[in-house]
Amino acid sequence: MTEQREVSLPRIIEIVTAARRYFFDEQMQRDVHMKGPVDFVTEVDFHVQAYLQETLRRAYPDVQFMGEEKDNDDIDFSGRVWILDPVDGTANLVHDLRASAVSLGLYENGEGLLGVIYNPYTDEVFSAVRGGGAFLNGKPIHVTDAPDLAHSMVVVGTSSNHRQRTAWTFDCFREIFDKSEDIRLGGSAALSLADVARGRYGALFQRYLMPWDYAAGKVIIEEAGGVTADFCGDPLSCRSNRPSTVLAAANETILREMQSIVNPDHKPADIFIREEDCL
Ligand code: 2AM
Ligand code: CA
Repeated sequence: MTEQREVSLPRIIEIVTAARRYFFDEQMQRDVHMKGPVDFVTEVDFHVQAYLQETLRRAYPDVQFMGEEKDNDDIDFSGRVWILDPVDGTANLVHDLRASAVSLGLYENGEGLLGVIYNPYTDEVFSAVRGGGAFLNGKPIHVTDAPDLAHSMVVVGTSSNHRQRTAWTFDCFREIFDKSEDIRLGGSAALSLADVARGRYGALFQRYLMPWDYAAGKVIIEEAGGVTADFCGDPLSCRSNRPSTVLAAANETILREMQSIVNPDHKPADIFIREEDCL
Protein backbone atom coordinates (compact mmCIF):
# COMPACT_ATOMS: atom_id res chain seq x y z
CA MET A 1 0.00 0.00 0.00
CA THR A 2 1.34 3.46 -0.88
CA GLU A 3 1.92 5.83 1.99
CA GLN A 4 -0.67 8.63 2.16
CA ARG A 5 0.66 12.16 2.26
CA GLU A 6 -0.69 14.09 5.25
CA VAL A 7 -3.06 16.87 4.13
CA SER A 8 -2.21 20.25 5.64
CA LEU A 9 -5.12 22.71 6.09
CA PRO A 10 -2.95 25.86 5.85
CA ARG A 11 -1.49 24.55 2.58
CA ILE A 12 -4.99 23.79 1.22
CA ILE A 13 -6.19 27.26 2.17
CA GLU A 14 -3.18 28.79 0.42
CA ILE A 15 -3.94 26.75 -2.71
CA VAL A 16 -7.68 27.54 -2.72
CA THR A 17 -7.35 31.27 -2.08
CA ALA A 18 -4.90 31.57 -4.98
CA ALA A 19 -7.92 30.86 -7.24
CA ARG A 20 -9.12 34.37 -6.39
CA ARG A 21 -7.57 35.89 -9.55
CA TYR A 22 -9.95 33.99 -11.85
CA PHE A 23 -13.07 35.48 -10.21
CA PHE A 24 -11.92 38.99 -11.09
CA ASP A 25 -11.07 38.24 -14.71
CA GLU A 26 -13.93 40.01 -16.49
CA GLN A 27 -13.24 38.31 -19.81
CA MET A 28 -13.53 34.86 -18.27
CA GLN A 29 -16.63 35.92 -16.32
CA ARG A 30 -18.32 37.06 -19.53
CA ASP A 31 -17.37 33.90 -21.43
CA VAL A 32 -20.56 31.99 -20.61
CA HIS A 33 -21.57 28.58 -21.95
CA MET A 34 -24.92 26.90 -21.39
CA LYS A 35 -25.14 23.37 -19.94
CA GLY A 36 -28.95 23.58 -19.94
CA PRO A 37 -31.67 26.22 -20.49
CA VAL A 38 -30.70 28.06 -17.26
CA ASP A 39 -27.57 26.13 -16.34
CA PHE A 40 -24.51 28.33 -16.80
CA VAL A 41 -20.81 27.59 -16.83
CA THR A 42 -18.12 30.21 -17.43
CA GLU A 43 -14.44 30.18 -18.22
CA VAL A 44 -13.91 31.06 -14.54
CA ASP A 45 -15.40 27.66 -13.58
CA PHE A 46 -13.11 25.83 -16.03
CA HIS A 47 -9.95 27.73 -15.06
CA VAL A 48 -10.51 27.40 -11.30
CA GLN A 49 -11.12 23.67 -11.66
CA ALA A 50 -8.09 23.12 -13.97
CA TYR A 51 -5.83 25.08 -11.61
CA LEU A 52 -7.02 23.23 -8.48
CA GLN A 53 -7.03 19.80 -10.10
CA GLU A 54 -3.42 20.20 -11.23
CA THR A 55 -2.14 21.87 -8.05
CA LEU A 56 -3.80 19.29 -5.77
CA ARG A 57 -2.54 16.42 -7.94
CA ARG A 58 1.02 17.68 -7.59
CA ALA A 59 0.72 18.23 -3.84
CA TYR A 60 -1.27 15.04 -3.07
CA PRO A 61 -0.81 12.60 -5.98
CA ASP A 62 -2.59 9.73 -4.20
CA VAL A 63 -5.90 11.61 -3.74
CA GLN A 64 -8.57 11.28 -6.45
CA PHE A 65 -10.37 14.31 -7.85
CA MET A 66 -14.09 14.87 -8.34
CA GLY A 67 -15.14 18.19 -9.87
CA GLU A 68 -18.40 19.60 -11.19
CA GLU A 69 -16.97 20.38 -14.63
CA LYS A 70 -15.55 16.93 -15.39
CA ASP A 71 -16.60 13.34 -15.81
CA ASN A 72 -16.50 11.60 -12.44
CA ASP A 73 -17.49 8.05 -13.40
CA ASP A 74 -14.15 6.51 -12.44
CA ILE A 75 -14.05 7.72 -8.82
CA ASP A 76 -13.58 5.03 -6.17
CA PHE A 77 -15.39 6.55 -3.20
CA SER A 78 -13.83 4.11 -0.75
CA GLY A 79 -10.51 5.91 -1.27
CA ARG A 80 -9.61 9.54 -0.58
CA VAL A 81 -11.20 12.03 -2.96
CA TRP A 82 -11.25 15.81 -3.33
CA ILE A 83 -14.78 17.01 -4.04
CA LEU A 84 -14.68 20.40 -5.75
CA ASP A 85 -17.18 22.93 -6.95
CA PRO A 86 -14.86 25.44 -8.63
CA VAL A 87 -17.58 28.09 -8.68
CA ASP A 88 -20.61 27.52 -6.50
CA GLY A 89 -23.09 30.19 -7.47
CA THR A 90 -22.29 30.40 -11.19
CA ALA A 91 -25.58 32.16 -11.98
CA ASN A 92 -24.62 34.77 -9.36
CA LEU A 93 -21.25 35.15 -11.10
CA VAL A 94 -22.88 35.56 -14.52
CA HIS A 95 -25.15 38.27 -13.12
CA ASP A 96 -22.27 39.93 -11.23
CA LEU A 97 -24.00 39.49 -7.87
CA ARG A 98 -20.67 38.89 -6.09
CA ALA A 99 -21.96 35.92 -4.12
CA SER A 100 -20.07 32.85 -5.32
CA ALA A 101 -17.48 30.60 -3.75
CA VAL A 102 -14.94 27.85 -4.22
CA SER A 103 -16.05 24.76 -2.30
CA LEU A 104 -13.54 21.98 -1.62
CA GLY A 105 -14.07 18.90 0.52
CA LEU A 106 -11.84 15.92 1.24
CA TYR A 107 -13.67 12.64 1.79
CA GLU A 108 -12.72 9.04 2.43
CA ASN A 109 -15.25 6.24 2.30
CA GLY A 110 -18.07 8.80 2.49
CA GLU A 111 -16.60 10.45 5.62
CA GLY A 112 -15.73 14.13 5.45
CA LEU A 113 -12.15 14.80 6.54
CA LEU A 114 -11.82 18.47 5.62
CA GLY A 115 -13.83 21.32 4.13
CA VAL A 116 -12.88 24.75 2.78
CA ILE A 117 -15.30 27.33 1.39
CA TYR A 118 -13.72 30.50 0.02
CA ASN A 119 -15.60 33.69 -0.79
CA PRO A 120 -13.26 35.68 -3.05
CA TYR A 121 -15.37 38.87 -2.82
CA THR A 122 -15.03 39.16 0.97
CA ASP A 123 -11.81 37.15 1.32
CA GLU A 124 -13.56 34.93 3.85
CA VAL A 125 -12.26 31.39 4.29
CA PHE A 126 -14.49 28.93 6.13
CA SER A 127 -12.62 25.80 7.10
CA ALA A 128 -12.84 22.67 9.18
CA VAL A 129 -10.92 19.48 9.73
CA ARG A 130 -12.90 16.57 11.16
CA GLY A 131 -12.73 16.74 14.96
CA GLY A 132 -10.96 20.10 15.04
CA GLY A 133 -13.79 22.67 15.05
CA ALA A 134 -14.83 25.16 12.38
CA PHE A 135 -13.18 28.48 11.58
CA LEU A 136 -13.73 31.69 9.66
CA ASN A 137 -10.40 33.28 8.73
CA GLY A 138 -8.80 31.39 11.61
CA LYS A 139 -11.37 32.33 14.27
CA PRO A 140 -13.71 29.67 15.71
CA ILE A 141 -17.32 29.79 14.49
CA HIS A 142 -20.44 28.18 15.88
CA VAL A 143 -24.03 27.73 14.75
CA THR A 144 -26.74 29.98 16.18
CA ASP A 145 -28.23 29.17 19.59
CA ALA A 146 -31.76 29.77 18.26
CA PRO A 147 -33.78 27.04 19.96
CA ASP A 148 -36.29 26.32 17.23
CA LEU A 149 -37.52 27.18 13.75
CA ALA A 150 -39.75 29.99 14.99
CA HIS A 151 -36.61 31.84 16.11
CA SER A 152 -34.61 31.12 12.97
CA MET A 153 -33.95 32.87 9.67
CA VAL A 154 -33.89 30.16 6.99
CA VAL A 155 -32.03 30.15 3.68
CA VAL A 156 -33.53 28.26 0.74
CA GLY A 157 -32.58 27.54 -2.86
CA THR A 158 -34.80 27.23 -5.91
CA SER A 159 -33.13 24.43 -7.94
CA SER A 160 -33.79 26.43 -11.11
CA ASN A 161 -32.41 23.73 -13.42
CA HIS A 162 -34.80 21.12 -12.11
CA ARG A 163 -38.27 22.57 -12.25
CA GLN A 164 -40.27 19.33 -12.24
CA ARG A 165 -41.24 19.80 -8.62
CA THR A 166 -41.37 23.59 -8.38
CA ALA A 167 -44.89 23.62 -6.93
CA TRP A 168 -43.83 21.28 -4.15
CA THR A 169 -40.60 23.27 -3.58
CA PHE A 170 -42.49 26.56 -3.22
CA ASP A 171 -45.13 24.93 -1.00
CA CYS A 172 -42.23 23.96 1.28
CA PHE A 173 -40.87 27.54 1.16
CA ARG A 174 -44.30 28.85 2.13
CA GLU A 175 -44.59 26.52 5.10
CA ILE A 176 -41.03 27.23 6.22
CA PHE A 177 -41.79 30.97 5.94
CA ASP A 178 -44.94 30.56 8.03
CA LYS A 179 -43.08 28.66 10.76
CA SER A 180 -39.84 30.68 10.88
CA GLU A 181 -38.75 34.31 11.32
CA ASP A 182 -38.30 34.74 7.57
CA ILE A 183 -36.64 33.14 4.56
CA ARG A 184 -33.87 34.23 2.19
CA LEU A 185 -32.75 32.99 -1.22
CA GLY A 186 -29.03 32.29 -1.31
CA GLY A 187 -27.94 31.42 -4.83
CA SER A 188 -24.78 29.69 -3.60
CA ALA A 189 -25.41 26.54 -1.60
CA ALA A 190 -21.84 26.57 -0.30
CA LEU A 191 -22.06 30.14 1.00
CA SER A 192 -25.49 29.42 2.49
CA LEU A 193 -24.08 26.39 4.32
CA ALA A 194 -21.17 28.54 5.53
CA ASP A 195 -23.70 31.09 6.81
CA VAL A 196 -25.49 28.35 8.78
CA ALA A 197 -22.12 27.33 10.26
CA ARG A 198 -21.29 30.90 11.31
CA GLY A 199 -24.69 31.36 13.00
CA ARG A 200 -26.46 33.65 10.53
CA TYR A 201 -29.16 31.22 9.46
CA GLY A 202 -30.83 28.62 11.65
CA ALA A 203 -31.43 26.27 8.74
CA LEU A 204 -31.10 25.59 5.02
CA PHE A 205 -33.34 23.72 2.60
CA GLN A 206 -32.53 23.04 -1.03
CA ARG A 207 -33.42 20.13 -3.24
CA TYR A 208 -31.30 18.74 -6.05
CA LEU A 209 -27.84 19.53 -4.78
CA MET A 210 -24.84 17.53 -5.92
CA PRO A 211 -22.06 16.36 -3.58
CA TRP A 212 -19.75 19.16 -4.77
CA ASP A 213 -22.33 21.73 -3.65
CA TYR A 214 -22.41 20.50 -0.04
CA ALA A 215 -19.32 18.33 0.63
CA ALA A 216 -17.27 21.11 2.25
CA GLY A 217 -20.30 22.72 3.91
CA LYS A 218 -21.32 19.47 5.59
CA VAL A 219 -17.94 19.15 7.34
CA ILE A 220 -17.90 22.83 8.33
CA ILE A 221 -21.47 22.87 9.71
CA GLU A 222 -20.99 19.68 11.68
CA GLU A 223 -17.73 21.01 13.14
CA ALA A 224 -19.57 24.24 14.01
CA GLY A 225 -22.04 22.20 16.09
CA GLY A 226 -24.81 21.88 13.50
CA VAL A 227 -26.51 18.96 11.79
CA THR A 228 -27.27 17.91 8.21
CA ALA A 229 -29.52 15.33 6.58
CA ASP A 230 -31.07 14.29 3.30
CA PHE A 231 -34.77 14.07 2.41
CA CYS A 232 -35.17 10.89 4.46
CA GLY A 233 -33.28 12.11 7.50
CA ASP A 234 -30.27 10.00 6.55
CA PRO A 235 -26.71 11.36 6.40
CA LEU A 236 -25.96 13.22 3.17
CA SER A 237 -24.13 10.94 0.80
CA CYS A 238 -20.79 12.00 -0.63
CA ARG A 239 -20.20 8.59 -2.21
CA SER A 240 -21.85 9.08 -5.58
CA ASN A 241 -22.71 11.35 -8.46
CA ARG A 242 -26.32 11.55 -7.39
CA PRO A 243 -28.27 14.60 -6.24
CA SER A 244 -29.88 14.93 -2.82
CA THR A 245 -32.27 17.18 -1.02
CA VAL A 246 -30.15 18.96 1.57
CA LEU A 247 -31.34 20.01 5.00
CA ALA A 248 -28.95 21.70 7.40
CA ALA A 249 -29.75 23.16 10.79
CA ALA A 250 -28.20 24.58 13.91
CA ASN A 251 -29.60 21.76 16.03
CA GLU A 252 -31.70 18.58 15.99
CA THR A 253 -34.90 20.39 16.98
CA ILE A 254 -34.78 22.71 13.97
CA LEU A 255 -33.73 19.86 11.68
CA ARG A 256 -36.73 17.77 12.80
CA GLU A 257 -39.07 20.73 12.23
CA MET A 258 -37.66 21.21 8.72
CA GLN A 259 -37.90 17.47 8.03
CA SER A 260 -41.55 17.42 9.09
CA ILE A 261 -42.25 20.18 6.53
CA VAL A 262 -40.42 18.70 3.53
CA ASN A 263 -41.14 15.03 4.24
CA PRO A 264 -44.01 14.79 6.73
CA ASP A 265 -44.89 11.23 5.78
CA HIS A 266 -41.29 9.97 6.05
CA LYS A 267 -41.36 8.92 2.43
CA PRO A 268 -38.42 6.87 1.19
CA ALA A 269 -35.84 8.53 -1.07
CA ASP A 270 -36.76 6.60 -4.18
CA ILE A 271 -40.31 7.95 -4.30
CA PHE A 272 -39.32 10.77 -6.64
CA ILE A 273 -36.78 8.74 -8.58
CA ARG A 274 -39.63 6.46 -9.64
CA GLU A 275 -41.28 9.56 -11.05
CA GLU A 276 -38.07 10.22 -13.04
CA ASP A 277 -37.62 13.19 -10.84
CA CYS A 278 -35.36 14.03 -7.99
CA LEU A 279 -35.77 14.45 -4.29
P1 2AM B 1 -23.77 25.99 -9.04
O1 2AM B 1 -23.74 27.46 -9.06
O2 2AM B 1 -22.44 25.37 -8.82
O3 2AM B 1 -24.49 25.41 -10.24
C1 2AM B 1 -28.29 27.88 -6.55
O4 2AM B 1 -29.54 27.80 -5.96
C2 2AM B 1 -27.43 26.78 -5.96
O5 2AM B 1 -27.86 25.52 -6.49
C3 2AM B 1 -25.98 26.91 -6.31
O6 2AM B 1 -25.23 26.40 -5.24
C4 2AM B 1 -25.87 26.04 -7.53
O7 2AM B 1 -24.60 25.54 -7.76
C5 2AM B 1 -26.78 24.93 -7.18
N1 2AM B 1 -27.22 24.30 -8.42
C6 2AM B 1 -27.76 24.92 -9.45
N2 2AM B 1 -28.00 24.05 -10.46
C7 2AM B 1 -27.59 22.87 -10.05
C8 2AM B 1 -27.54 21.59 -10.66
N3 2AM B 1 -27.96 21.37 -11.89
N4 2AM B 1 -27.05 20.58 -9.94
C9 2AM B 1 -26.60 20.80 -8.72
N5 2AM B 1 -26.59 22.00 -8.09
C10 2AM B 1 -27.08 23.03 -8.75
CA1 CA C 1 -20.51 25.09 -9.89
